Amino acid sequence: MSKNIVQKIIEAHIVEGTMKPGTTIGLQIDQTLTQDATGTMAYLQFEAMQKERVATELSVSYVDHNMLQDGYENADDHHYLQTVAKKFGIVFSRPGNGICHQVHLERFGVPGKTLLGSDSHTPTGGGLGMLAIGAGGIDVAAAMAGYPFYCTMPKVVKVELTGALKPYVSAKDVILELLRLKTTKGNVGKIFEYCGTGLESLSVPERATITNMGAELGVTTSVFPSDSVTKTFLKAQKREKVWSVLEADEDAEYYEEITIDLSKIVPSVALPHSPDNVSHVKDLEGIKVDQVCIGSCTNGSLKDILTVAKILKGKKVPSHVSLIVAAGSRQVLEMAMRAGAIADLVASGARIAESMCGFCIGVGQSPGTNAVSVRTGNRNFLNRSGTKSAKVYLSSPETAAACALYGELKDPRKLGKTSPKITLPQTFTIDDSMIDIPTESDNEATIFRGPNIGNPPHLQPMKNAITGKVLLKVGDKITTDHIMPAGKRLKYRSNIAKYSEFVFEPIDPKFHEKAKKEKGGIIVAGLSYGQGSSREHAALCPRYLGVSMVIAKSFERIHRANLINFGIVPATFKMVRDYGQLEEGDIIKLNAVKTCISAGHASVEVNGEGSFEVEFDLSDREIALLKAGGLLNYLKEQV
Ligand code: MIC
Ligand code: SF4
Repeated sequence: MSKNIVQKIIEAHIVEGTMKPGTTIGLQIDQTLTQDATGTMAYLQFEAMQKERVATELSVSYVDHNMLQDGYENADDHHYLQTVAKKFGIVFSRPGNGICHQVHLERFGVPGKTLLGSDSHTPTGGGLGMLAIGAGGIDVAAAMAGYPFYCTMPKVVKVELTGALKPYVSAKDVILELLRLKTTKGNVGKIFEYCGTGLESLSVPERATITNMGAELGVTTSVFPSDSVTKTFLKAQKREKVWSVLEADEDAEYYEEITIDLSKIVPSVALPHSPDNVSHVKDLEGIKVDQVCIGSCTNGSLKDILTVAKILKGKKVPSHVSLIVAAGSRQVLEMAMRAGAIADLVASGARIAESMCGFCIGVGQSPGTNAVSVRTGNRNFLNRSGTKSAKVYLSSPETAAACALYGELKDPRKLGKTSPKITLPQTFTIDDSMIDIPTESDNEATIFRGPNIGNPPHLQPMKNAITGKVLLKVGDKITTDHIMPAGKRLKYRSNIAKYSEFVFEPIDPKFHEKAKKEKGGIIVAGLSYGQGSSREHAALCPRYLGVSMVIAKSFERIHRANLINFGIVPATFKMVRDYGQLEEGDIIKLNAVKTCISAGHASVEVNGEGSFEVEFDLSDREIALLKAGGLLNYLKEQV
């Protein structure tokens, strides 16, 4: 039978279930990645699984998020990560080596392999032909311990790219167009698989820009074939020997098909405060810009930085614009420096930041009050930049450079008829000296634990009934940035008691006090609850505060899995109109929860009078996890 790329990779990795879309499958994971903000909890959970060494072919621990180090917490956490990596056979990429997704693409990704990462932008690896999926830290810990990763057999959407991009239009505009068409909701359970004649002109980092921001669509992942372009990229990284061809069979079948003519794509931006709020730049020209930030795991490649440098060379940014440039990796930074591009950027007035997430996650470079900030990142959620009143627009590097030069939103095609010509070197600078490779004898290493490191909280198994107040009612598209803010709160990721004080801080700063007073309760939400980041803290911290159930119109994949992993029941309204009847303070009661979650539906009592119907779409494994009080308890029971 003819197969598409996704089916080929899944067939080679499936260890449980069958490849029937919509059913649960268990996949063997070849590689894992973690970053520091999710990594500390992931490794603490891995330790609790009591394994001597990781069971994967390769596990890499990156440090790229918590880089500000204002206080001892981050440095201590990095030290914990370095020593825990040594002990358990994990490769450690030191702070300064770059953003996990960019470095993984350059130095470790292998076409046809499975990669599970505790970061929602792990699908960046799809640019290289990997099946690369984002998950909560505990799922990554379980994969490191050798357990399969469970997900729903996806529906594969074929995205055929034809034609070629016009001058000053780039890969970022392609994914922005897809976000305009498909939005950030309603794509759960799908994988976007790219093909077509348009692929030839897209390099691996450009493909990776598209798969990276596919995360914003809410798809499980996105994947490109592994072809001659992939081979060229791996050759430049001196890793040609890991290359193999991977393409769909001619008559492969798909759930849905989309065709995009690249020659029709135009420079676009995502307006505040959602990546799917997309318009063409030419229709927004004239809006004054205060800040421009270039970099992140979406657009921090060498081509991105060289393009911006070429546009800005010999010119100056106006005095009201603060321009920040951060290369995606140390390799990119070093090569851009040696090519003179960083000097050109500095001369134009740019502020050069470290190779890290930085501005993208509100760690530094927060814009001023009401400021307009144009960024090449992937998320512009309210308050993510660290400034609630700021208006963040997401764009390509070309558009960002034009905005920096003009000091206002500007279509980059105004810069000229032909794009700056960038010739990438055939061989990249390879220096892995900031990557620690563990040896067999390292398993004697002592793990360092600073005072910021707390153990994962012990969770109780499920009770017979769920009773509690509706602590908060929220609308559609609530992101995990709303639930568990990052930025200046990021340094508490290893300290659940402290971090829990900030649950729902951007929406309801009193939530923590309310939850403590009521000894827990219930959250009511609209469509697409839990968009964005994979941070499992958005489930773990509410659970720590006693939240036992979230009733929503719909959930996003990673967050739903995280809720279950920490024993919070995800329920959906049978009749959407019932959402309107519920109010904060209502008292909810669900009897015989264990029977109800197995039956798949229940009647929920409100204020001892009325009731409404909810549904639970749970696999047998998910039911068992919930009953056990989460994944860690469940794995202990199995032992
Ligand atoms: C993000 O881009 O939102 C993050 C920060 O990288 C998160 C991970 C985290 O919250 O630590 C993600 O994408 O999963
Ligand atoms: Fe880092 Fe931003 Fe990428 Fe998340 S999206 S990994 S914060 S650069």
